[in-house]
Amino acid sequence: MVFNVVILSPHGYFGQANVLGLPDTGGQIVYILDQVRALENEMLHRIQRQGLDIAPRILIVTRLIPDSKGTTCNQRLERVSGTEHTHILRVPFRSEKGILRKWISRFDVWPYLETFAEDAASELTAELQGYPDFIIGNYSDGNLVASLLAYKMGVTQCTIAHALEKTKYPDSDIYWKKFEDKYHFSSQFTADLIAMNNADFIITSTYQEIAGTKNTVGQYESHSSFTLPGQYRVVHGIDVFDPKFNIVSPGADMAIYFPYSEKTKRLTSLHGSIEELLYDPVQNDVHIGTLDDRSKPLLFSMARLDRVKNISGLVECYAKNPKLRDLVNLVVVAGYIDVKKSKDREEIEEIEKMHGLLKEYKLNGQFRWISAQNNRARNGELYRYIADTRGAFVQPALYEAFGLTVVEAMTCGFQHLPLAMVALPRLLSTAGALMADFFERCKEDPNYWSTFSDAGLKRIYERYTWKIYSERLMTLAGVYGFWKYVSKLERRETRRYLEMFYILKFRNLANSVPPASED
Ligand code: UDP
Ligand code: LCN
Repeated sequence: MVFNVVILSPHGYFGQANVLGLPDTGGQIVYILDQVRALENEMLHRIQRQGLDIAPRILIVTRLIPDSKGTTCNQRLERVSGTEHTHILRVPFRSEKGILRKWISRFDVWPYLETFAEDAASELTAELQGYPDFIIGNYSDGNLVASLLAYKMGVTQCTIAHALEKTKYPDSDIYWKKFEDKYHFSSQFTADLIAMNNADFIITSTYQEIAGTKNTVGQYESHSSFTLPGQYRVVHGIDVFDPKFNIVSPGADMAIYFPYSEKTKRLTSLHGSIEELLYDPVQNDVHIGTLDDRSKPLLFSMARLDRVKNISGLVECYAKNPKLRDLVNLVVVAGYIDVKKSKDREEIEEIEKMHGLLKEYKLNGQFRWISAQNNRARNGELYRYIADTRGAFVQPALYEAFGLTVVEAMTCGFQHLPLAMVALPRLLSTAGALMADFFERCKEDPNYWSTFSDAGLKRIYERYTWKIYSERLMTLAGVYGFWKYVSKLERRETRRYLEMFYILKFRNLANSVPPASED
C-alpha cells in the first residue's frame, strides 16, 4: 500500500497562481498540480476499499525562492487547492555563500542539487514523520534528487522525464562543448543516465518518447549509446525494451477543459473579456494585430515563446499562404509583446521575429497576437470560443515531448492539426496547403469539422484522462514496490556502478557549473 508520496520538481516557479509563462514554468507545473488531485482521490479510494482509516499524504517538493516575484514561491508550505492531504513543501537552494535568493535557469541548478536533496530529506521526513512509500521525480533535476532520496531511503522510485533535452538540441552530445557554457548539458545528460537507471520504473506520455518511430529516434532510445567526447562513451545507457518502461499519459483538468457543446457549463460571462482579447482594436502590450472579418474560423495556438515552440514558424507559414489567410484568421497566445519585458535571450529573438513578420507580410486584419495568459478558467473558455468558430488548434513545435495544449484543445472538442517542422522551408508551403485544404472542406461540408471534433473527444475519453492516469500509476507503484520488496532484487551491481558514476563523474561536472550570482 502507498500512503505517503513525495513528488520532486525543483526548478522554475512552482506555484498555484500567476506562474504560467514565467521562465521554465509551463506544462510540468500544470501536469503535477492535476496529477496530485487525481492521485489523492485514487489513494483515498484504495484506502477506503481496504477498509483502512488512514489519511494519505502527498508532498510536492520544490525550490523555495526568496525573491519570489509576486508568487507564493517564498512560502515554505502551501496546501494544494482542491485537495485535503496534498501540500507544496519548498526548500531553498543553499551553498557555502548562504541561501540563493533569486530564480535561476533550469540549466544552472546542478551545483545546488546534492545539498538540496539533503535538506529536502530532513524537511520531508519531519513533515511526514517518517519516510515516504513512493517517490516520483520530474525532469532531469527532480529525477536526480529523487534518485538520491530513493537510494538513501530504500523507497520505490518512479521517473517522469517530461522532456529529455538531449534530443531537443541536435548533436548536443557530440558537440556538447559548444553548448556547455549556456546549457551545461554534460551535467544534465549524466544526471539523466543516473536517474533512468536508478528508477524502479519509468513512465512516459507516449511510446515515441521511449523508442521513437520508424523515422525518428526516441528520447530514451537516444540514451542507449552516445559519446560526450573527452568525457565518456555510453555503450549501454538504457534498454528501451526494459520492462520498467510504461506509458501513462496525462489528461486535462475536466473542470476547466470540457467540450464546447456542454452549453449549460459554459462560462459565457467571460465572453466579453475574451472578445476584447480577440477583437478590441486597441493595440497595447496585451494584444496587437487586428481581425477584420469576425465570421471566419480561428486558427489558434498557445505556447511559451521559445524557439523550439516555433510560434513564429506558424505565423510565417500562415503569412505565406494567401488561401489560408483568406479562409481563416490566425490567433496566437505567446510570451511578451513588449520586448523590454523579456529577459530571456531566445524569447527576445522570437519577439523581434514576430513583430518583423507582422510588418513584412502586412498581417493586420488577419492576425492577432495576445501575450501569455495565465487565467486557466478563461483559457478553457477561450479554447471553446475558438471551437464555436469551427476553428482549429495548431501545435507547431519543432520538437515536442507531448504537448498538454493538444490534450486541452481536444478535450474542449476541437481539432488539433499537428504541424511538426513547419520551419523547414521545404515544408512551410505543404503545411499551409494542408491547413487550407482542411478549412476549405469544412466550408463545403459543415459535418467535416464535427467528424474530427467527435473523434478527438472519443480518443480523449479512451486514453487521456487523469482518472485513467491515477489508476494506472497507483497500480504500477504497487506492482513495482511489491517486486522490489519480495524479490530483494537490489540490482546491486548497477547500484555500485551508479554510485561510482555519481561520485566520480557527476559531482565534478556539477561543480564545474558556475554558481549563480545574486545580481
Ligand atoms: N499555458 C498557459 N498560458 C500561456 C501558455 C501556456 O496557461 O500563455 C499553459 C497551457 O495551457 C498548458 C501549459 O501551459 O497547460 C503548457 O504545456 P505544454 O505541455 O503545452 O508545453 P510546455 O510549456 O510544458 O513545454
Ligand atoms: C513539459 C513539456 O515540455 C511538455 O512537452 C510536456 O507536455 C509537459 O511537460 C507535461 O509533461
